This record gives sequence, structure tokens and C-alpha cells, in this order.
Amino acid sequence: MCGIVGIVGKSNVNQALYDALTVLQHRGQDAAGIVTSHDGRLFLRKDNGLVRDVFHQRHMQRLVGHMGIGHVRYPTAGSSTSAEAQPFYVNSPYGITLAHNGNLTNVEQLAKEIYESDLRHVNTSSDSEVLLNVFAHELAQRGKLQPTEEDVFAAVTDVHNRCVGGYAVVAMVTGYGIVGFRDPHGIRPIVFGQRHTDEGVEYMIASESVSLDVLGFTLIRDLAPGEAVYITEDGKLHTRQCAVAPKLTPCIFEHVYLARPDSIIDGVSVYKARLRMGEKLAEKILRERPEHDIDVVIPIPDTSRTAALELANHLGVKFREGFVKNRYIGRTFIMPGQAARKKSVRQKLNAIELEFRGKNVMLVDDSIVRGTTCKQIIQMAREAGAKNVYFCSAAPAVRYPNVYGIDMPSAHELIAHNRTTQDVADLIGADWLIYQDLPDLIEAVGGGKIKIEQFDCAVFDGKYVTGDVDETYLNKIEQARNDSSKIKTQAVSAIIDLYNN
Ligand code: PIN
Repeated sequence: MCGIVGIVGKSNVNQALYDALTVLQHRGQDAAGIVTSHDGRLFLRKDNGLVRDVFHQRHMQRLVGHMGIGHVRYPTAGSSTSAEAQPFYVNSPYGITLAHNGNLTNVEQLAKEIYESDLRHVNTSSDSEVLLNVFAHELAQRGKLQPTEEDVFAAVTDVHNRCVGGYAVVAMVTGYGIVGFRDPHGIRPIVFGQRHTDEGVEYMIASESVSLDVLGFTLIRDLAPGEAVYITEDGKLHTRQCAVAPKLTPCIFEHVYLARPDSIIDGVSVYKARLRMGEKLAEKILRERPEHDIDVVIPIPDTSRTAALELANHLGVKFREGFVKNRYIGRTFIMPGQAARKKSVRQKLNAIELEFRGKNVMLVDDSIVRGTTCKQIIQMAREAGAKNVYFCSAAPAVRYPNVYGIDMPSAHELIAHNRTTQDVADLIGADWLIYQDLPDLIEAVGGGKIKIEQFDCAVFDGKYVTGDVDETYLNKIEQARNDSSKIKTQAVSAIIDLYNN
């Protein structure tokens, strides 16, 4: 998962891009980048690290210009070197830079076409660079010295025809403008908005509405699936539906925990969706055990708080903060003669004993993925003196990998893959485990004032909305993830050896 932003302003946009990326930091902490354009020249700074570590005063001073785009990256499949930090750049045509959130499922085929038919070179294994080259090739096909909005929209249509998967994109055409577009299923989120200044109207395109709020922009709307927005350098806004048969099936996991609760995605408040998840869970608990003996509901910070609060309200049970999270986790240093140790959950969370001692506690988390963290948390609750530890997941069992840009483990690493609820309860050590039912999650997100009928729920039901994901594809990504984790483990061992010798 990644965060993207693009701004066409009336004065330098470097600070606004930096601030917007900081607001989107939860979408990726691996790498950050900004590119701006001024007088037909580009200024780029990108590197691995948090926004606050990547950009220093000297970098910000160089990032001049009234328009620019930015990116925060979370590693998806494959490696995570700084060469793969975004935005990416190609010099022809015009000089285009691009930042992308999502994943293309036909990237191998595209990479082949780019080399063999489009005669273009791709330098990394990032699908974002592939996407950029497809877009650049299609825009070049128009053969214009100066691209119009018609040319840009036609190029986006061609991207939709060639690229399959989930993608929300911002791209800057140097000297002309910024384009934002969303895949024909609208899997990944993207919004745009405006703010008025004395010099005129400024526009922002971003992954989440919260970055518009914080910077004083008002949300205009989400891009529809398949739609593109093009804002010229002088501030004219154009929108166009570029896909032939768009159909909204947004990723439901954004609402489970990826997005900030103060964002509104496709018209749905993430916060309200989470409240409804809590309400649905309470109904399920009362159906399963009307005579339950839960003494207290305790959220596992942070995301699950909203659902846990409403769950407790509906059960008529006390809601208590039983865990405190350290917001300042430091780096792990590799010392000579010592093996690198992973930070334990205990260093991140601490239990307030008086909320646990002698009680039947219902812990609530947003989801169970690998099951490793929740197992340790259940153990902590027992050590703090809980009588019985029950566990609630605001999402259904995660049983299948994600192929649309969320960094999720491969199938065999998912604790619920090929396992029943009771199997998982036994493995994590819970006295009772309740998963949200998928129809309830769909109703919680899509059944509010704004109705959304269909979502991408592949991690729960194994149905991939783009229709091209089969066993062979899933086996391939499983292999790729294994290989890359082997490479990472080897790299860490090599560093340790270096210190030991
Ligand atoms: C919580 C994010 N959320 C916590 C991510 C843990 C699964 N895990 C998914 C629970 S927050 S486990 O946004 O960081 O606050 O399944 O691997 O144990």
C-alpha cells in the first residue's frame, strides 16, 4: 500500500506536498519522494525512510515550482531498494514523472511488450515504472509537440486497455500539468479537491481525503473507477471517464485498517464504517452467546478502537483501555556478537493490569493476518491476570493473498488459510474467537447512506475482481515472496557475519 499526492498551485508547492505526505505516512513508511516542475525543469528528491527523514532543508530548497507530485511507499511484492522509491521519471515524451498506489497483475506481459514492441527500457522490477512507460508510450503515440487534455485522456484509455490490476496514479507532464487516474474497478482510493487563494484556485489529488482536510482543501469528490482528472499548469481542471466498462468494486480492506478513520472513501466515512463493524460484531456475539459473561471490552490500539467502542456500547459492557502503545519505537541496532532480534510486541504494547485481573476480557482487533501478534497479546492478557480471554476480529478471516497492492503475506503464512475458526482460536490461544461475517462487513461499509454493492473482498473470499488471477498467478507471487524474503534473510545474516568476524 502506498500514498500519492499531486498539487497544482499558485506558488511553490514543496511544503504542501511534504505536509500532505506526512498526513499519508500511515500508508507507507518505507520510502518517500517528491518531484516538482519549474520553467520546464524537474526537481526530484526520493529515498528510503520516513518523510521527516528523507527531506532536509537543503532538499526542500531545491524543490521549486508551482506543481508537483509525491509518494510514500510501503513495500509490496519484490524488493525495496531506494532505486524503487517513487516518483519514477522518463524523459520522453515531454518528461513524465509518475507515482502509483496499487499493483498490476499483468506486469510480466507488459514488461515484455514495453521492451519488444514499445522499444522502451525499464530499469527496476517495480510495476510503477512499467505503468509509467505504458502511459508515456501511449501519450507519445499521439505525436503532438504540445499535448492537449484530449491526448492525455486518450493515453489513459490506452493504459486501461493494457494494464490490469488495482491502481491509483498521479503523473506530471513537465510544463503541462498533472493527471490523476483510477483503475476501471476503482480498487484503490483517490480523491481530488480545491482551495482558494488570493492568486486563484489550487488543486490537489490524493489517496485520502484527510490530506485535503489538513491542508485546507475542500473535497470535490472521489475519482470514479476508470475516470481521469487533468489539471493544467495554469490551473484549468478537466475530468473524463476513460474506461469502457467501469464498475466500482473498491478494496474493503481500506475500511478495515489501511485508511485513516477521518477519511471519506467513495462517499463512505471510514470512521462510521468502523462503528458499524462494532455494531455487527455485537449482534453476532449476542446471537452466538446471548448469555455471554464478558466483563470488559478492550481494544488493541489503534485501529480497532472505533469498532470496539461501538461493540461495547451495543453489548452494554464496559469499554476500557487495557493496553498502552509506545508511539516512539526506536531502531534495532545490530551489535557485534549479537544476533538481530525482532522487536517484541511487549516493547510496543503494555497491559494495565487492573483492567485484566480476574476478568473475562473481550479483546478486539481490526483483523487477524499472521496471528503472531495477537497470540502474544492474548498471552499478555493472561499474564495480567485475565480469567478468560476472548478475541474479536472486526474483519472476517484473512485466507487469501492480496494482489492489488497491499503488503500481505503469502497464503501459507496466513493463519486462517485452510483453517477453521476453532483451529485459529486454538493456535492463538483464545478461549473464544469471533470473526466478523463477510456479509456483515459488506453491510457495515456499503450499507450506510451511500450504498456500495460490491467490493474487492479477495483476501476474505478468494474472488479477484479483475478476473485474471488464477492458481498459476498465485503460485508465482508466493514463490516471488519466498525468494525475496530469503534474500532479505541472507542480507541480514551477511551483516551479522560481518560484525561477528
Ligand atoms: C493495527 C493494524 N492491524 C493490527 C494490522 C496482527 C494483525 N494486525 C493487522 C492487527 S494499527 S496478526 O493500524 O497498526 O494500529 O494477525 O499478525 O497477529
